[in-house]
Amino acid sequence: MKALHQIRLATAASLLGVVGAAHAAVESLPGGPQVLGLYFQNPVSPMAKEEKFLMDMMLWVCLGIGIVVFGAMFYSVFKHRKSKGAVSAHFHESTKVEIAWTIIPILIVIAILVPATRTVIAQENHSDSFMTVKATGAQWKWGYDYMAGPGKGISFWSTLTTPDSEIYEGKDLPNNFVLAVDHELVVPVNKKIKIVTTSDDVLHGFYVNALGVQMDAIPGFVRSTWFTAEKTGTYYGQCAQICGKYHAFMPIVIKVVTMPEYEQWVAQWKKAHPDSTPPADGAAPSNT
Ligand SMILES: [Cu+2]
Repeated sequence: MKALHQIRLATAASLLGVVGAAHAAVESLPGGPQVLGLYFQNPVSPMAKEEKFLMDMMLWVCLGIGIVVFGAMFYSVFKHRKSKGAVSAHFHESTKVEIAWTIIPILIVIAILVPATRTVIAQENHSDSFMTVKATGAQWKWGYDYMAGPGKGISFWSTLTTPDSEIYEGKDLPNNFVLAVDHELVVPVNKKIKIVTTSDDVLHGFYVNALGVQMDAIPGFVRSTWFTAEKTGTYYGQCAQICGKYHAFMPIVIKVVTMPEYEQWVAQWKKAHPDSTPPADGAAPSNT
């Protein structure tokens, strides 16, 4: 019995040690997850800013309603309790109260509805995009086809560079080891990028919080979203659908560069891949 107790203690101590060591090694990743980051990432697109504003606004509205409702409830409970000899008031079927509790929620709903509708309409406006990229989800990687705009014809798979054997061996890995890919999606800054999503196999989700983009990739369907990155840098997202056992290992890495850098990247890619001709409609990315 004593031995069992010792084993339990040792297991708990080693588990705490592992958790402690893992925690100490974690650092914030610019453009990606932050230590103790429990909320939105820093928004770098007008849409992401809008979405964060909506979220903040809704939380403040909820907080206000909560304070008023619970405040009135607790005030009534303490102020008008039976031990104080309170006698219940008779204001049911009061027209004034009924008007108030109809009008006030309508005003609150309108206050929420107007900015939310504006955002949803803006999210659906795919016109005037500078370029279009098709993002194809596959178990467990993303395929990118540059469909329209400069770079048309570029096509590649983006796969995790860290082998899973290293991940599970607990080696001393870089900070972004579950987010680093062999080929990043390269796009120019301050340009409207249209993303069309689809899937090769199961449901995947194209989700990059800092750019305000979340669109499911569904087999047999083509859906679209867009973003305009306002700052250069590398931004990290992940598949937002539980798509299989390596779901956590299919990150989305978007490298936002200046226009000259983008043109240079396109020229370099085309030079290295002279066969990168524009794809036929509906063609899957070539496995290069
Ligand atoms: Cu997935």
